[in-house]
Amino acid sequence: MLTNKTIFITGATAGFGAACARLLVANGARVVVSGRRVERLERLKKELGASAHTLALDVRDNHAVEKAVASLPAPFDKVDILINNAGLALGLESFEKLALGDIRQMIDTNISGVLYCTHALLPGMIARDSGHIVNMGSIAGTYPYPGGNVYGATKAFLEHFTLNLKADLLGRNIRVTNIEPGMAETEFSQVRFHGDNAKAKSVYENTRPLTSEDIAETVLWCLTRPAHVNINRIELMAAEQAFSPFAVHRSIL
Ligand code: NDP
Ligand code: 8X3
Repeated sequence: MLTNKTIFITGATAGFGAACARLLVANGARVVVSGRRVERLERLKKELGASAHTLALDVRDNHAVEKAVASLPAPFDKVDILINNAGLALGLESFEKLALGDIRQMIDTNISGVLYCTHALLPGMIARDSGHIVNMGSIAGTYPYPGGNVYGATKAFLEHFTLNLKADLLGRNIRVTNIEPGMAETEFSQVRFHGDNAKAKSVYENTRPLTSEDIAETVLWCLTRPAHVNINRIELMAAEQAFSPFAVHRSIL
């Protein structure tokens, strides 16, 4: 189904990205797997063999992104599909308590990283008049929650960037999709809570969150629709997750 397709995945060293790499290779693709943790990339390369090319890459570094894309070896050099998956939330404090460094890292990774990778890979897709860009948004980009502040805003950016990119690409055979998952158990909460594993684990306690494999299946479904179909956005959440009523502060006693 994805035979001879080259798929560039950011943040493939864990969670959704690693699951996408495995499933997409199982469906015939070759993958460029990237992330900062080299030992994880090496492990993935061992597992996926000749179908994978590894790239130690921090998406916040635009020069490194450009250089990495320009120096991809054949047969990984003509990227058909980009999965902008690398991203993170840092902290769940109200905005004024959030560290400036964490704010910067979320914006630089979740927004700038997506822009740099897209900017580096889109010209090749345009030249070949063929491509698909999949962004990893979140329900946090649509629904606010206390402490979501900057993280949610970065994901709202992706929702709108995806639609605007589609407007720019009208008339070309390049599709654009934003995937918007709810709570899924990965390393996401360990990162969000700065390595506090007990706190991270408690997020998923006594419930059934989405899994990385659920997200990979969703990505695969979007990629394998007929060429005339573009999935603009797709929102999914655990059956055991739902919405809260609007909060009301009662100040009149
Ligand atoms: P994980 O923490 O398990 O994986 C995140 C991945 O992003 C890792 O491979 C990490 O690799 C990579 N990454 C982080 N920063 C950078 C960077 N600067 N440069 C390159 N790679 C980076 O989380 P998930 O798999 O859950 O998250 C994947 C995406 O899905 C994120 O964008 C997240 O916001 C989104 N999401 C997650 C949800 C969830 O509940 N889990 C729900 C909705 C969306 P490394 O550290 O090796 O660089
Ligand atoms: C991750 C999902 O609900 O923790 O994007 O923000 S949530």
